[in-house]
Amino acid sequence: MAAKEKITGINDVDIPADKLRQMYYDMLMIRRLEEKSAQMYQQGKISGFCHLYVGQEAVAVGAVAALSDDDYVMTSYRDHGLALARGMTPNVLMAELYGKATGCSKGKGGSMHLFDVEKNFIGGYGIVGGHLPLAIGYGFASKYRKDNRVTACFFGDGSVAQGAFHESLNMAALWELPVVFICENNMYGMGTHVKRALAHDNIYDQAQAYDMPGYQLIGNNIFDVYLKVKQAGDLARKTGTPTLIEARTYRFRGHSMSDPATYRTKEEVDEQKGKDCLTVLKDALIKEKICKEDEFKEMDSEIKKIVADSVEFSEKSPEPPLDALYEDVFV
Ligand SMILES: Cc1ncc(C[n+]2csc(CCOP(=O)(O)OP(=O)(O)O)c2C)c(N)n1
Ligand SMILES: [Mg+2]
Repeated sequence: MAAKEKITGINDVDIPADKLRQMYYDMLMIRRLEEKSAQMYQQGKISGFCHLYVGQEAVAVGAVAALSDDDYVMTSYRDHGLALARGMTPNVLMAELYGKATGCSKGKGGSMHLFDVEKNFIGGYGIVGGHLPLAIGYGFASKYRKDNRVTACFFGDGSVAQGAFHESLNMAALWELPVVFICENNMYGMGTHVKRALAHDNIYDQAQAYDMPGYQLIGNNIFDVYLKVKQAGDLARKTGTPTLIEARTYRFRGHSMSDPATYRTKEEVDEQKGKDCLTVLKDALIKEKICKEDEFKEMDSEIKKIVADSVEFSEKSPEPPLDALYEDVFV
């Protein structure tokens, strides 16, 4: 059982400079697209539920960088970040938020149900803990087919006290399924602090009960995320041993667009913003002379333009036709 050890740095990972630069770009893309989504939501262009990923970007990008393109990735309703990290284009994502026919789910899924089969991004689920048993199904399929794929299943701290979490971990360990469980512990399930929800809040410790490795990592440190997910993915692929990873992270905004987040103090939020994952990676890239300050500015203007274009694309895209109501319905 490995708990927190020394702080992982840029020199502890074997990631080439180009890839590190790309990882920063991907994180900034998530940040800017989420900020724009909030703006468009406030203007009434996006409706329904909308849960932003701002603050947690290093978890999605670091984990995806450590996985293979063939691996399956799934998460909860807080799914914009992972969908982008997995390669969904900003146009297709924004159009889905807008409910337009050009969105990834043809405008019928919305924010919580992003899906991209080609990128092996398999959702986007609204029921807390509901997708963990699905990860077992994917893991079982991979084992049965011997396809060498790993399923990375992301979920929030709110899933941990549920039966589905325990049943899934038990089955994954018992049947030796190649699944990496990644709990994004952002310290709150809606307005409830983990300490008020969990009898034992070191979530990674739960791995002991199912005889699998468990790690706690610092979610704003992308190097730590990469290293642990790589280790867990390699182990799952080689031996079928699942791992439980707890990424300690923080969402800078409320639970959803309709949450003013009055249950947190300004001091607490400011302290977390002071440890922003984007700054951690940026500082390391500057220190190692991989990027100069100007390059960050260029990246930001390029990304802002792509995000603005995604809004234009969504505005111009058609609504799904009425007949689409009867398409893709099983019963
Ligand atoms: C089974 C179930 N119960 C309750 C809800 C309502 N609900 C939506 S999000 C949420 C909090 C989940 O928090 P967490 O798992 O920590 O994820 P986070 O939002 O922090 O990413 C709850 C209770 C739900 N969607 N599904
Ligand atoms: Mg949470």
